[in-house]
Amino acid sequence: MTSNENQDHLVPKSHPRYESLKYRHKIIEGMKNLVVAEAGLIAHGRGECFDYILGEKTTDVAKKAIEAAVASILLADRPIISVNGNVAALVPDELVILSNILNAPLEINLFYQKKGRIQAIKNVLQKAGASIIYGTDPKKMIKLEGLESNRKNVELIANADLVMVPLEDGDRTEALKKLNKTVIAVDLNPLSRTALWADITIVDNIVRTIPEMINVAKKLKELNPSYLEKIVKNFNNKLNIQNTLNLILDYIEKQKEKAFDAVKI
Ligand code: PTJ
Repeated sequence: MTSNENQDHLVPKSHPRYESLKYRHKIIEGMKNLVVAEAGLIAHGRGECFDYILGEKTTDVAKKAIEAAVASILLADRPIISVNGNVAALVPDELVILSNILNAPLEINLFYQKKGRIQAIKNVLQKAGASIIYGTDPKKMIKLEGLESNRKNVELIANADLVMVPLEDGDRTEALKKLNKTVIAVDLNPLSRTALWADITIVDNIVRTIPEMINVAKKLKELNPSYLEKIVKNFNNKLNIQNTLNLILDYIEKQKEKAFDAVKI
């Protein structure tokens, strides 16, 4: 029996928080296998907290950002999807499907450098069906301008016109913007530096975002570029983030009364 199965055994499917616990255990397993950095556990917990006050669903506001994100990836000349440890642990299969549909290659780019991590993530992506994975060969790496952290070591990202950065720390988004690249962020914290710096911020859980992006991509792929351009042009990131904050306020306001209904016997 693998340790993964052990964990599943511990969480009965009938548990009211089964989904949330399932992903928590994927992150823990990922950490044991070197895929996830230790700090990735803390990042996940922070994400869970924001997800809770968003009602743990993909909001209509997030759906708008998802549509704009997919449209701009389809319009980009050299798009790339950056992969870190948490994303590889949570949604590897979906990430590979999305990369194929959108013709946007996957590049591993890590904040926390630790021997064996890149190989561990490469293995996970290959198992999920990825054939070409960038960011794995030190001889092909170059340094991205304006960045001190380990994330400065990039391959295709250096020359990309659009970079999707799921679950990110803020420094690189800022550096990518200063290099005139379009940045798409997926971040449950609507006030993170990444969320505020990005061109399109999807405030949603990555485990829901990537499957939703796959569905949207299948539809938008069939459409005329002028229609896609219209979607991107009509999208306003600042307004979208402000609308997300309003949704959080509304949700908390409603929960002041409603939450107690659940504990009535
Ligand atoms: O694998 P590495 O070495 O590249 O490191 C990855 C982490 C995530 C550890 C690193 O980028 C980091 O420290 O990130 P931060 O600064 O903690 O930011 C992560 C952001 O992602 C936070 O704003 C979280 O709210 C958010 N987040 C966490 N889990 C999810 C999420 N957003 C969407 N979906 C999630 N499941």
